[in-house]
Amino acid sequence: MIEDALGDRSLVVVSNREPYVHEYADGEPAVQRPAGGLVTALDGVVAETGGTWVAWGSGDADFDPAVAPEGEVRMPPEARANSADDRPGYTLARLDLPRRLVENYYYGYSNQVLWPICHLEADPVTVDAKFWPAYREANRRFAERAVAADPDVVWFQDYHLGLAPRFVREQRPDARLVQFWHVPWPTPEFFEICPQATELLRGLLGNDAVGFHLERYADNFRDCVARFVPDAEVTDAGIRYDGRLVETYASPIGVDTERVADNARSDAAAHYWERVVDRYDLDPERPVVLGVDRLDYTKGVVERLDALAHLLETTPELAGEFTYVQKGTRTREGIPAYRRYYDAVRDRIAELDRVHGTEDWTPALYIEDDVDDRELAGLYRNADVAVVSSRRDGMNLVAKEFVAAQGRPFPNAGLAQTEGLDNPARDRAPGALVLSRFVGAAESLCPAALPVNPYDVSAFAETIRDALEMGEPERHDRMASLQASVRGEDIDAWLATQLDVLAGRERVVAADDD
Ligand code: ADQ
Repeated sequence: MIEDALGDRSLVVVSNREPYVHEYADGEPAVQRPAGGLVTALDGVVAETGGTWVAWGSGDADFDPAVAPEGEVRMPPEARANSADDRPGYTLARLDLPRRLVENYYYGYSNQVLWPICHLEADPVTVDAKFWPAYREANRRFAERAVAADPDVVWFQDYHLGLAPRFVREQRPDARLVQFWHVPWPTPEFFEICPQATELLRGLLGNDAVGFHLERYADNFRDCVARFVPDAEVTDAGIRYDGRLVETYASPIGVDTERVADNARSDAAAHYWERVVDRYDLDPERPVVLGVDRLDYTKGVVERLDALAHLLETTPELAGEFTYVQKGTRTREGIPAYRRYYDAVRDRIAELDRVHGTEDWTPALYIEDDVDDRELAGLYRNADVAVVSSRRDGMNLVAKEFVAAQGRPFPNAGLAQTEGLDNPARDRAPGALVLSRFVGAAESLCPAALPVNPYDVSAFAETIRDALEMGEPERHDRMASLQASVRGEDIDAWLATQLDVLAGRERVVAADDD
C-alpha cells in the first residue's frame, strides 16, 4: 500500500512524542514499546518506507552512548541497521531539547495556549512571554532535522508543530508537506484569543494539505484563515497562499478493530480483570460503569462524577446496584491546572464513597495501573456501561476501543471458552456506551451511543441510569450499529486517506449507499 502511494519518494514523519523511548531499568537502557494503535500504525508506515521519524527524545536513556549517542537509532528494535535480511526499519532521529525549551514549548505554548484554545477552554489559557519564542525555537529545530533527512514528503503530527511546516517550506519549496491536526479547530470568535493567531496560521499554510478529524474543524480552520491571514484567499479548491494551493481535508481517525477484539479475548485481558475483581473485592453480579481517561480537564471526568453523585442523590434505590471504575492516567503534571484537576477527581471519588458507600459497597474505584493494550481491553470487555463525557474532544479513541472490545459475534462465546482459565468475563450482552455530544466520535456513533451534554448534570445522570437499565436486545442492536460504524472508519481507512494525501493522489470518495 505504501510503496504504491509513495514509490521511491522518501518520507519523514515529525511528531513531538517519540514512538520508542529508552529508559534506564536497573541501570541499563531498556526500550519501551509503544502502546496504542496510532503509534503502532504510524510505526508500520515509516518502517515500510525506510524513512526517518523525527521526535523529541524524552527518555532518560535516549542519548546513552550505548543506545544512540548522536540521537539516531534504527527502529523498530528488531530492524538491524545494514541487516542482510529485508526486515523493514527506519531511522528514529531524536532531538535533544534543553529542559527549559521543553518547559516553555511543550508545557507552555503547546499545552497552556494551543491545547485549551483548540478545546474552547478560555480559563486554562496561560500566556507567558517565554512560551512563544520557545515554540518557535523548538519548531525550528524539528524543521532543521526534517530537512537534514532530505525528504520528498514530510508528514507532521499535531498541534506542537504549527510553525515547522513554514520553516521546512523555506528550505524545501519542492517537498510535499502534510499535517494532521489531532485536536479540534475552533471558530474564529474563539481562535482570536490566541495572541499569535496569524503567525500560527501562516506556519500551517506552509503545508500542501492540513487534515482534521471532521469537516467542521476544517471549515473552522478555513474561516480562521479568511479572517486572520489577509493575503490568503479561501476558495472552493483550497486556500491560495504564497503562490501555492493549500488543501484542507477531513479524515476521522479510528482503531484497529481486530486487534482490539483479539486483545479483549486474550488471557492477559481476563487475568487482569480477575486481578481487579480480587483486589477490590468486586461483586461479579454488580454491573460496572467504566471511565478510561487521561486526567485532562477536557475529558469531563469531574462532570461525570458529579452526574454519578446526582444520580445517587436523586435515585437512592440505585445504591449498591453498580460500581463505577475510573481508570485514570496522570498527564502533563508540570502544569498547575492538571495537578489541580487530578486532585479534584480524587476528591470527588473519595466524596462519593464517603457519602454513599456502605460496609458492603464502594460506589467508585480509582485505578492508576500502568496497563498494556490487552489489560485495557479486559476493562472494556467487562464493563456494562462505558461513559465518555469529554467537554470537547477531537475524536476520542477510548469510545471506539470500547466498542471494538465488545467482540463479535454476540453473545461473546469466545471469552467464556478461553481455555485453561477460569475466565471471570461473563458470557453476557455487550456494554452500553454513553457518549458526550461534543467529541468527534459522536458524529458517527450517536445516536447508537446514548448522547449526553456533560454540562447538563440531571440529564446526564438519567442517561447513565438508562444505560444501566438497558435490556439485552437493545444492547445487541445498539452495539451492532456501533460496531459497523467503528469498523467502517477504522485505522486502515484513516491511513489509506493519509497515504493518498501524502502522495498527492486524487482521493476517491465512496458513494453513499442510500
Ligand atoms: P487523547 O486526548 O490522548 O488523544 P483519546 O483519543 O481518547 O485521547 O485516547 C488516546 C489513547 O490513549 C487511546 O488509545 C486510549 O487507549 C489511551 N488511554 C486514554 N486514557 C487511558 C488510561 N487511563 N489508561 C490507559 N490508556 C488510556 C488526541 C485527541 C483525541 C484523538 C486522538 C487521536 O485529544 O481527540 O482521538 O488524539 O487523534
